[in-house]
Amino acid sequence: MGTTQVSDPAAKDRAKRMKWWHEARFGMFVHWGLYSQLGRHEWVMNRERIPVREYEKLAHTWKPKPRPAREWAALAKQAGMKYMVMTTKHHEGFCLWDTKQTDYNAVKMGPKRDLVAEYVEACREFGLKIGFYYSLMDWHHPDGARCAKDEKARRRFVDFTHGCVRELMSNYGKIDILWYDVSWPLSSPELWESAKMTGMARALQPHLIVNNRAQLPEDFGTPEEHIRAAEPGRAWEACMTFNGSWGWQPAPPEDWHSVRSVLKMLREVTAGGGNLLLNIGPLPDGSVPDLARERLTAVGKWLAKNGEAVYGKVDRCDGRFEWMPTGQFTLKGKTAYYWCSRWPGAELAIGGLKSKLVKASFLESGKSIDFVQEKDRLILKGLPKSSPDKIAQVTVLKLEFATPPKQVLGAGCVVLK
Ligand code: JFZ
Repeated sequence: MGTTQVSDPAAKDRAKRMKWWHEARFGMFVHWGLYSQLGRHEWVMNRERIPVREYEKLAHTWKPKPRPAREWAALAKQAGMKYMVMTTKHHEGFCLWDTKQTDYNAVKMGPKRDLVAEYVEACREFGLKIGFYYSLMDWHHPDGARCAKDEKARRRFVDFTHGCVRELMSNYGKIDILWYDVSWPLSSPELWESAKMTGMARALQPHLIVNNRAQLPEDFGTPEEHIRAAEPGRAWEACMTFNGSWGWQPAPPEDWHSVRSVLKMLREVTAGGGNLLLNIGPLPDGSVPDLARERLTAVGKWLAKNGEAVYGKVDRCDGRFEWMPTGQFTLKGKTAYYWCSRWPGAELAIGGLKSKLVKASFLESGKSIDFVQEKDRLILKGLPKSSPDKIAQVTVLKLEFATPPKQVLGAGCVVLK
């Protein structure tokens, strides 16, 4: 476990604060800013070495349509997502809220409105928990780089940073998640005064859940663009783009996660006891990319039928199941959910199960399935010829055991007597 931080309340308090988050499983990340107008990734200013004075012009041309956040929140709800995290300020340094820390913001320029306020209102309208992404790294602020070499600049920049976080934690009602990002260029939490900053945030928002990217472990780890479970007892959330870019960037359909790929990620995070924060990068006007809408809508339809295998309190599968060619597991106590993604036909065999199966059924319909279990070979019989799931051909079989199930296969095979 991480070091004990001044800002970090007792572990029991953390478990209470994070119960909803663990059980929610699935959230929407939203990357939207001046960079969206260029459509070449949110790092475009850095990658193309666009001078600040040239890049700043984007602050005057950005004219989003009215309340696009309602579209995002409606889609998130429909997709089975339970919370959202939106960029309040990305590395470009443009603030999407009514800040007093800088005039480089959406109220003073371009949009001429508080985009964070609109986002918060939309989340509440659709019953979604609210997360704020905040980039510590800032390519626009004059002290954003020299703070690493000049103590007076560091003081000014840390005061600016803490001031921004204070506003975000004070001015928009109850906020559920603070998602820090990229703590360049200061090389320690002491230089960022991270414990003081997060302590202030938690004092303003007692239920707040905070990630690990202000150089303190805080509440959860953040594997990015890959899924790797943290050590048992440590919360984690995999954040993933839809098509390789966080900010809006057109890409051919093949570059966007398919419905099956999103379900595969959902199964992996559930099996590891973690969360999935899947990103959309809205167009400049705030519209949701068509492929994201289309595929998230299908994911939501699938979750409406199979959510029991994903949401709520789950057990980790590592050390309990081995890989299978026809599918993979998620687990809740004595009930295993077999996500069959390669439908074998009328019979499905699973070897190595050491627990007695009591009941097998289709999760979606509840219809029982006949089975034979002899020694460590389970055969489910009388199945339809093709996968019953017509959304993504991922059919979940609910397997209820007499004791918490365990599968042992190894590399050998049964020796015929
Ligand atoms: C960061 C941002 O740079 C990116 O634009 C996006 O907001 C993402 C969610 O977070 O990306 C990172 C952060 C950390 C690493 C790599 C990319 N890292 O530690 O290697």
